[in-house]
Amino acid sequence: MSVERTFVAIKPDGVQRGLIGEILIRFEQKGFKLIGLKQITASRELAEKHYGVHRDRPFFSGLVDFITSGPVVAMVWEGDGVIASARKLIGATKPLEAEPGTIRGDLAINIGRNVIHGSDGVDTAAFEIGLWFQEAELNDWIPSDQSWRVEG
Ligand code: D4T
Repeated sequence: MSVERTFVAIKPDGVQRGLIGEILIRFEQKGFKLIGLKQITASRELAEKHYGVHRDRPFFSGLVDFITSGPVVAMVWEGDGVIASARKLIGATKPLEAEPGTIRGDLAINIGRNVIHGSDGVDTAAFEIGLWFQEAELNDWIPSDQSWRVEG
């Protein structure tokens, strides 16, 4: 398993509902390393690029309205297999289909208010990290307890 980076964002509904701490703790406790974190209200241009793949879908403009409606908490997490693992922690896109124990399974009921985003693959992660963060905003550091989480 190789060390990866993924982009995760707590959406405006998660911020408005006071779920930032509840969500952050799940990634921290899993053992992944936080290397970038900021609160940002996305411009329409940023949101449209982020969701560009959905440009022709009927929900696109509502999605852009929603994601730009208030601050999001943007993060980059690093670790072995973090891209797929973050998607598992997050749960299915439709919160009613997300397993209990996942973030969406525990904290959301509606697809248009599903509280969090996570990159769905290596290429998407690289694209989204570059879209939301400057290289200088990412911190390369070694947690003091790293050897208790990762072998070798
Ligand atoms: P994001 O990208 O927000 O993490 O969600 P997913 O990766 O889990 O799911 P997605 O790309 O298929 O959907 C992007 C985003 O659009 C919203 N959405 C989606 C919506 O409002 N109505 C819909 O019918 C769909 C399919 C929810 C997530």
